[in-house]
Amino acid sequence: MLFLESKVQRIQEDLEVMARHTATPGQGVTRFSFSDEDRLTREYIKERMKQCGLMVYEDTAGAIVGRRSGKNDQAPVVMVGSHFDSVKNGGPFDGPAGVVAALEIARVLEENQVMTEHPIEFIALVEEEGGRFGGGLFGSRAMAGKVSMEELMTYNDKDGISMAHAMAKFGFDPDLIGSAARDPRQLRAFFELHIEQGPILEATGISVGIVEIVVGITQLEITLQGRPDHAGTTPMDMRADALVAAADLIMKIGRLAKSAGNGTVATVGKISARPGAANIVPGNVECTVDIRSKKEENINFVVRGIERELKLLMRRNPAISYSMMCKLAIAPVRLTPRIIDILTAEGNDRGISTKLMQSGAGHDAMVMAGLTEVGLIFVPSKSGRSHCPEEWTDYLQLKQGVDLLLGAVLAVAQKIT
Ligand code: HGY
Ligand code: MN
Ligand code: MN
Repeated sequence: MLFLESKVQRIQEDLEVMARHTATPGQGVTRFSFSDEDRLTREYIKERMKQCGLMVYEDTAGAIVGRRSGKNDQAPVVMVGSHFDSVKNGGPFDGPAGVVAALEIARVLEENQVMTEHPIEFIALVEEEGGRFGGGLFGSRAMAGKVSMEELMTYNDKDGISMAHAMAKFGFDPDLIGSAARDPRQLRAFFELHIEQGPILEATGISVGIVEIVVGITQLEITLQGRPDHAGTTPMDMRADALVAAADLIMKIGRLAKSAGNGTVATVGKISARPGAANIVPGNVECTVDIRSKKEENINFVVRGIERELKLLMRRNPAISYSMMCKLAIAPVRLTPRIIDILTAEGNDRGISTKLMQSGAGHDAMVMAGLTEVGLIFVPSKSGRSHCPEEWTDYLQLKQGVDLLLGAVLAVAQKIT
């Protein structure tokens, strides 16, 4: 049986060009939303979309959309895509692999003059990582109508610039964020290819992971307010040392995650101590806590435990106060069995090995699952590494994922069900 196939050279070329748009050349990819690197990549993606005949527009949250008409152009849309922002000093594949997979599918359909029943939209989303403003899954949450003006006004980057200000400066009117929301009745399915960011596919020699469940994520920002004092003259029992309090809390967070069980994880990935001098007792600490589990009750167990520890801490040292802000809270998501079956069948038909998997990483697909049927597939990550400059996926392995995705997208887009 003859199958339409992607071309690995084009996939490699797109990824290599996008990888050059980084604020940290030589130290991985840093491509924050609404930055110069965003602009360069955005223009490239739009140009590549136009080259394969797509009608290109940007939604009010900054997502790039390339639309390909269907025979029945009023039919609900099949979407394929991922994000093109990155973490700080990240890798070239996290996000862009899925955006390039979408671009390549668009090119293959165009050059083979395939007309599908459903229109197809090829998508590149922003601020999935939350690398600049915290939170994350922004582009897909905007499509789900879950981004408020309050978030745009209060989520700031490290320079204190709010999302609203950054968007306006970049050319997107934050007051129009609501019109990024999509009508679920106008959507047929959302497909995403992503790198696994873990070791399983490489270790098992399986080519493609088909995701059944994505863990829930809660991200907190905690501020501990003590009192800056002279490091030499302030006796240990008279201090309100915010960093010592934070250290005590961080150890307890690790124990809470372990006792929650079910593979629950918790990470304090970012911490700052102010004023930040060797001879000043730290008066202020800000830190993030990222909590994940396939069971929401486990996440809630850790959050409640953190709140309990913070209250105890204040009782032990009334000179220390705290505040806690929830930047992201998304429940675990099961993906669509019917789409999983289509992806599995496509792998069988093409002789591409697949396995059902859980995702410990969050993805836009988990948000889109609240709007429509969703399929999410993984391709192998070398040594399971990601969110680091060493992140790598073999291009031929990526091509296999693109080919499987192409077949599944066609299976859904070619008939009105
Ligand atoms: O954090 C995550 O899981 C994803 O990389 N945004
Ligand atoms: Mn990521
Ligand atoms: Mn990602």
